[in-house]
Amino acid sequence: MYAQMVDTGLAKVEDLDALPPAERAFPARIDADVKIEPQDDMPEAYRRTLVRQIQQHAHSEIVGMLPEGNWVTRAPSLKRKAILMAKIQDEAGHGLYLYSAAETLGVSRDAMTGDLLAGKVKYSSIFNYPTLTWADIGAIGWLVDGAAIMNQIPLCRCSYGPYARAMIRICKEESFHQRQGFDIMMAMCAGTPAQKAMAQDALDRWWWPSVMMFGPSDAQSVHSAQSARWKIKLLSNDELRQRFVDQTVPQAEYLGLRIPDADLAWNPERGHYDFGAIDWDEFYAVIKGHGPCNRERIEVRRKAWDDGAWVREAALAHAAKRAARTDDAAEAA
Ligand code: BYC
Repeated sequence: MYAQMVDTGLAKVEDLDALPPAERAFPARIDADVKIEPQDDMPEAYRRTLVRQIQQHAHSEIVGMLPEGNWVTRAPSLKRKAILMAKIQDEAGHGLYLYSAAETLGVSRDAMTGDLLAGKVKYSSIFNYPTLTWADIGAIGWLVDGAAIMNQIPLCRCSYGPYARAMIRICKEESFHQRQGFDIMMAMCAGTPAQKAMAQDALDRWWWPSVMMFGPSDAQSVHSAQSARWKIKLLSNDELRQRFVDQTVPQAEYLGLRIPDADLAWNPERGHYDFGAIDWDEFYAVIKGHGPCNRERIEVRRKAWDDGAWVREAALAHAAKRAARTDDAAEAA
């Protein structure tokens, strides 16, 4: 249901002839939709932009496991628990593909993790909100994974080959995640009045943070123009946000839930829903580290990294022993 997002056309093409000959090859490849691969020449700023975005994306997948992990032991049935565990494991896999994609640009996973723990790079704002009830797990799948797919389907066609290819599998899995969330919401909305109220409460708390996930408005987005030129970004933050709202409002109606926005209304002239003002102060506070759970999330990641030190050490020692054994065998032959 999200596949219609693939056709895009945001990039602004400059006059290649106006560039010095040495600088034409790269934009010409971008314009011709030739994928950029790790061994290809690329401007340093393109490489840095990708490292920033891909690692932010990878960290988001990993930190994104935390709010959901909070409910594994309290899922309401064995089936729900198995589904939730599978989803969370998928997120770990997404983080790993994305770290691998970033590593093709010459940055190590250790360095990326160091930057996350030092607060030098971001992860998605959305994961700094708490999961207070089981309905939050439904709302995350429905809204957060729904927003993530909206943003990520165009990335399957972005200009950097390893990132684009990683996104294909990720999007297929996100689609299952969105459906499992909607399925939880359907079950709760068809349940007792208390369960339906719980679903409404989760929507009330997750709606605006989900709308904010797409990033600052186009007018405030510092990286959009350049990333669009390089075909890293194929749709703007505001275009994606609008598509998310348009897609999600009928789903809320189907569930019999009310979106917490008094200004939400269908605009027949635009062919889109109008929606209310976003609280950008809240968004910027969260991405600067002052959301409800920022400190807790980083602390948990720091502890996981420290606790895993012996595993990394053992894996390296094992790899060194195997390499030495292979060398010995080669010498003996
Ligand atoms: N949260 O110029 P802009 C998931 C930052 S994981 C935090 O528009 P850009 C999932 C932005 O980084 C979802 N920071 O930037 C996992 C920049 O700051 P820096 C993650 C944000 O890069 C588990 C500044 O604001 N998805 O799906 O052109 C379970 C200015 O913004 C946010 C991705 O990462 C935010 N929401 O556009 C369920 C997708 N928004 O870096 C689901 C890939 C903006 O200069 N990323 N900022 O310090 C992207 O598509 C783009 O990077 C963004 C931002 C649209 C997020």
